[in-house]
Amino acid sequence: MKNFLSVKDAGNVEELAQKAIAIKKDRFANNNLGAQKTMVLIFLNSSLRTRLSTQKAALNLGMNTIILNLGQDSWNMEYENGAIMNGDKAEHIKEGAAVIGEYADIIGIRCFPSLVDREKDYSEYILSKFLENVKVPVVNMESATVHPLQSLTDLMTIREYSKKEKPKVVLSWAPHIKPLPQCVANSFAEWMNKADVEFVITHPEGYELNEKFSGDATIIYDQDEAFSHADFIYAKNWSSYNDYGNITGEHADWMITNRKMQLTNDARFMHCLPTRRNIEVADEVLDSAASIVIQQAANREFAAQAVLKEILDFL
Ligand code: SN0
Repeated sequence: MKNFLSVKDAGNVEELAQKAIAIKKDRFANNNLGAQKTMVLIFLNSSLRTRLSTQKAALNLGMNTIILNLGQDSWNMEYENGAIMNGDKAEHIKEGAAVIGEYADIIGIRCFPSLVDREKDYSEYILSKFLENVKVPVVNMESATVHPLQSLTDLMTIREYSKKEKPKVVLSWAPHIKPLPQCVANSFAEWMNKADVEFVITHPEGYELNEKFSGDATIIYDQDEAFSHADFIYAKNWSSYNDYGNITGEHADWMITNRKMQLTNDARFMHCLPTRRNIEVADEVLDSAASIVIQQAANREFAAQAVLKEILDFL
């Protein structure tokens, strides 16, 4: 694997998930593979799980890691070609990314969408600026439109906890207090569409995802109906794609509660975290045995390690 930018780089998603499950049985089996190699993790946005799990995965493979909180610990970066740099941005991506590339064998990047300019966000403007200016492999740690490390973890976790070959997996929109990216939902949808599951998306009208990601998934606007016979409920808020970056309706009644979980086939509850308790999901669900959010987060380490191993094998 050269880069890990989206599902397109994953090859067979079920096979990659199985590799992550195998790594979990012995995470130090390849603890020399990355010896004398360095991964630089660049964050333009906050992170807890991605930062720690990707770093841990690299360390398990014997790599060194360096974290850069871009714009906080470093100069503000200019991305536009031809910019006259007389403002607050001291360094251009052409030099900035190229220099980081000189110190790194693998680069990880987190760069959220603006949620203002849809065309620019969906062109993956910042991620592609890095790709243009570095020669080393790049790992997407959540970009403007997708979060593939999360989706690989999600599929891995579904396989670990599924009692069936082909479980019913429901991605449910959940309420939030502020507009969030569509990335986790987009990515989950495109991975589930490639996995051997029955996939349903439920959201209020106005929260349709870009069809490039939702694909052939069944969309049901009635949350109760969608939950019927579900084996996994995956909750996530996202802002509107059509009315780009806006909250088109608050829909507080879409919060995941025990009443709704009881409509399912004894489903497990999943969320990528962080989650707003008693806004997106009620305490009674997060604190119940149905919730596997901590186990899911723990799997981030093994999913990241499966990806880094594929890249190190390629180097
Ligand atoms: C991010 C998102 O894409 O929705 C990261 C999820 C892995 N989530 C947030 O930004 C949550 C922020 C908040 O205030 O709740």
